[in-house]
Amino acid sequence: MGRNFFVGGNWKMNGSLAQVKSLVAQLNNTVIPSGTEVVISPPAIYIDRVRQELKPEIGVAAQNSYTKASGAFTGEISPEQLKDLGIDWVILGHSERREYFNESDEFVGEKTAHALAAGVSVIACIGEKLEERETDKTTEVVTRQLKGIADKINDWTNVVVAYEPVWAIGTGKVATPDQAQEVHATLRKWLADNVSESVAESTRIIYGGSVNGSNAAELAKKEDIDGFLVGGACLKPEFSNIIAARL
Ligand code: G2H
Repeated sequence: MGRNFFVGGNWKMNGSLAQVKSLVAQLNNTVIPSGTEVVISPPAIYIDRVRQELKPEIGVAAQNSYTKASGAFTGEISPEQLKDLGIDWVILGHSERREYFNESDEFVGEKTAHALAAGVSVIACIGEKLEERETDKTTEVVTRQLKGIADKINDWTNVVVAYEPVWAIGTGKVATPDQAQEVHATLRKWLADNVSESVAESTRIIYGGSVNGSNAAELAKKEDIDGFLVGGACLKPEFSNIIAARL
């Protein structure tokens, strides 16, 4: 299929200087399989230190960025500033940002467009809540969220789509490989029908939500699962098993 495997590690608002040192040391000792891309995402306050101490073959992502290059936007970080520090990735539209910080589909699309224009690649997150799944709204919700991004960008080269069902996030309740594959195939078809066949074929669609060292290999066997966005388990030694999940 030709899509490189992608493993993201989202630290969320976790970590301390001591943990940064031990996690970076652990990652620097981890063999990254060829054909696999690894990108980790520490909290903004640690991002410069991580980038300086981490081996260059592992990428670093911010957990958010704004729609402007600079200005009076207290508390925000611009993609241009990320580039300035050698940070090449950003996670946008994570369900925790949509839920707790009221980020709309449109705003996530705008932030995605601005990050791409600044030369920062985007891990764009989408996913349905439990009540939406239980009322058969999964396809409606995830395609609406994907459209929010598609409406604002033309070039998908530097976008990785992360499907993260909200009911599976941090709950220990992982989607089954078949459940995840079904949504990933739906998303790829939506891209084929609404963007282009070539974007559908080349865009990585990764799964997130309670991925761990024990369930990653089975999920990775599915044809439309091109990797993972890992939360809790990326702070543990088992992250190296997830990095090796497609071997
Ligand atoms: C989903 C995921 C990382 P966890 O948020 O983005 O977290 O693996 O802890 O469910």
